Amino acid sequence: MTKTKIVLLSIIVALSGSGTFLFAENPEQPKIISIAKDSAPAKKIEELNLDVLADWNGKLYIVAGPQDMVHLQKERIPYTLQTVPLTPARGQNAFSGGGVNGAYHTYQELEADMLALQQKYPNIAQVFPLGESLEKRKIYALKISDNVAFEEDEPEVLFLGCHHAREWISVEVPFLMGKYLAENYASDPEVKRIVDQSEIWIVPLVNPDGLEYTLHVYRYWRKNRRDNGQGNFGVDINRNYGYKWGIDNEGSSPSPASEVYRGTAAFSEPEARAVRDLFLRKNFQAMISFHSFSQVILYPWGYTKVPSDKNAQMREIAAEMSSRIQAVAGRVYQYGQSNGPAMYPTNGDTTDWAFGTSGTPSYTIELPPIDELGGGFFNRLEDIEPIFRENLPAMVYLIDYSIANYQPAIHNPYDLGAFLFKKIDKPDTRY
Ligand code: 0X9
Ligand code: CA
Ligand code: ZN
Repeated sequence: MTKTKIVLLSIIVALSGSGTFLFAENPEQPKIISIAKDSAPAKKIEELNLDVLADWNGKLYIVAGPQDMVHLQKERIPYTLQTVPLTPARGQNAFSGGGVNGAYHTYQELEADMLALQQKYPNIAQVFPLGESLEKRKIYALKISDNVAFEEDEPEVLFLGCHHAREWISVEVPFLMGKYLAENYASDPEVKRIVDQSEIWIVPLVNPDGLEYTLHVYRYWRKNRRDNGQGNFGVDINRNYGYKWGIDNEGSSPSPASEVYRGTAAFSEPEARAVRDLFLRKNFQAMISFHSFSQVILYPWGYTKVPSDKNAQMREIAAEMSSRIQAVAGRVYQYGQSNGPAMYPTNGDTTDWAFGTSGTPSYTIELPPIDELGGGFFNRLEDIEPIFRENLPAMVYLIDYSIANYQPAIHNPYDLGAFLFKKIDKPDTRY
């Protein structure tokens, strides 16, 4: 896997009907272009830090903003605008089904579904706003536990979704986990056992502004919606966390136009702060941050190739999660250190920060498909449930692991015993 993996997706889908909808006539909107790989030395192309969707048939397919086009022109690298609409392969069209996003959640739909769970299962599900996005949407957490209104001395586990706006499936998997636990608590003794013994925190939508932007403006948007000035938007929330933030320009970029722009300072972005503040008030024993795509399970470090002092332990857990996933439907998720062989460095990512500050085993799971030709950021509506189902035993395993290896905090200055977030009952009014 190369650095370009960050943004690999199906060319076929990229050029499909949704594309025509997405690249409506706004010149500020990024466009999909292609450049012939032999039109410039690879090094030059690399330096331009382009958002490469796919490397296919001698060409690089790129999401290019106005700035990128200027750079390409300066470097005299010819490019072609991709405007030809093709039919989506194998019916992989996220826009089929109900509404603009079918069974995928919008911000508003997710909020409504989270509140509905709380209402239906008041003893085990509660919704808390952790903070607000730049555009003032709420970043919600769903807590699942017995005696949910109380902070009990139980191991806590964290599941995050959608740091990256276009990775829609990463909203669904953690949300469906919360739903599954709530709905099966009364009937399934295994579910009851883990819910009784732990406190499960789920933040399915870390980047609500970005998600809404992918729905209404541009399907391939990745970052949040920070106005960086000079026509550049967005900070990569998964480069904004404060552990080894910005230590080099390979694992993140100082350039506001880049898809991996790290922001002006560690935790400059309210979305990353919302996760940070939850994390610091709790004593998480393990966490997973869901992304897509490529079917891999990654653990720190991302900032260096040097293995962490808990490499063996995190590797064992990853191996176990991988084999449990594979047992469901045969799909293989590779696993390894984030910055391991065939991977790429990142600095300021969620799991480096979580692990670096707490020593908690922390995972990035890149959900299916495995590659761009398998659909990239587009999973069919019918695939949402099976993808959740295959990840379920991995999540259950991590909860079980946390219960078995619980290390109560000796002294957590943030945990005052009382609950610090205020439960919310009514939907937000602003979307
Ligand atoms: O680059 C990222 O932020 C994550 N991949 S994605 O394609 N969803 O953007 C991966 C983060 C894990 N860290 C490393 N691979 N170093
Ligand atoms: Ca409890
Ligand atoms: Zn991602």
